[in-house]
Amino acid sequence: MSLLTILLQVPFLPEQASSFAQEVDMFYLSLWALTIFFSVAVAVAALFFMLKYRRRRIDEIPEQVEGAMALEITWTVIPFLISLFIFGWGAKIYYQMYTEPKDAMEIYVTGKQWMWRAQHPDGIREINQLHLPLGKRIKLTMTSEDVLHSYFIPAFRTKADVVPGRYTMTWFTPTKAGTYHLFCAEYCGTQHSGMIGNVIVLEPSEYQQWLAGGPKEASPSATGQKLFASLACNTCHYDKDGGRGPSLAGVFGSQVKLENGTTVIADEGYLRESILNPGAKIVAGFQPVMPTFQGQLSEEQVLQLIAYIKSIGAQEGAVAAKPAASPAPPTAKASPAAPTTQAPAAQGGQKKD
Ligand code: HEC
Ligand SMILES: [Cu+2]
Repeated sequence: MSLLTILLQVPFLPEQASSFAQEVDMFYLSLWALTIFFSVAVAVAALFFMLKYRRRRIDEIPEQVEGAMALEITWTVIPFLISLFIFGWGAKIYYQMYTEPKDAMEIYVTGKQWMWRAQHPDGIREINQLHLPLGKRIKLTMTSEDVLHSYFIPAFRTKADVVPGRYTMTWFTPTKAGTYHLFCAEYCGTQHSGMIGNVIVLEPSEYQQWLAGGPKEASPSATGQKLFASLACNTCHYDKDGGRGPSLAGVFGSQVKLENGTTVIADEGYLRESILNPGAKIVAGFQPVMPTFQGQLSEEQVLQLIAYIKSIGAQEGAVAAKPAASPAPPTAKASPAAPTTQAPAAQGGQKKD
């Protein structure tokens, strides 16, 4: 049994409840182990040399040393390699955490002074709680209604800033059923310390039961579809080309040519900007006639419109069949028991939100 495996048993860390937890802990404890090793080695060597080369006679003059190339190179190269190793390992974990996962169940999270709202793919909403199915890859798309917050689940070893005016993403696979702490980890005002909640990881069947037991709500994309009609987006954006605005079917994840000759990937951030600040990037071949919807929509509604725009891509099966630009994380495994991410739009009793 190595020292690390023994250290990993020590209960001074939170439970390990996600696919990231073990490696993050290994990394963290390795840094500790390295630090302790070198601190002790330096202290012991210093003591040893203090004693060994102490002055023995009052008029003793030590022999001069004229440098030692081999020694200099050794103690430069070894720390250099160690720091490169630390960098490489850290970068690998970072890359996994910040690369969009494939086939993940997507949950929308909005932070607000001082609570967390979440909406599941089939429409169920919750506040300061997050119910998750065990073993399923989960992606959170997050934004804030007001100030900076940060979504921190210690047992998952994930923490991501939640930023007003843009989307941030975090993902994980829960690996252990149970109830875990959820914290806001970015000071956000008087009741920041109360902006806490629970993450509840359920067996997949229990999760389905939990979903079924909740109030029937329209999925984000179904609500988005209604908004799309009630805000009259569909007077300019048709299913087919020929409207005053481009058809939005299949736009998500595609490359959009802009009037200024550049191209952008239509990710969530781009769709958001196109709705709230249409003048910022004009699609090639169109007039800048789209009105801004800034100030007229809550963050949740913007997310619902985006969910709808994503879903029309998926249904047409056209361009959007091509995955979003970012590569899959290297550790990606297909999870066979996965329920579909896009809940059928018309499912359930469609009660109003
Ligand atoms: C008056 C007509 C009009 C209305 C109403 C309108 N749009 Fe647009 N929209 C446009 C035009 C024209 C463009 C292309 C020029 C540009 O990029 O601003 C566009 C571009 C977009 C884009 C970028 C599309 C792409 O292919 O890159 C999105 C997304 C979008 N609109 C969403 C919406 C949503 C959601 C609504 C309703 C809340 C809406 N639009 C209402 C005219 C409109
Ligand atoms: Cu907060």
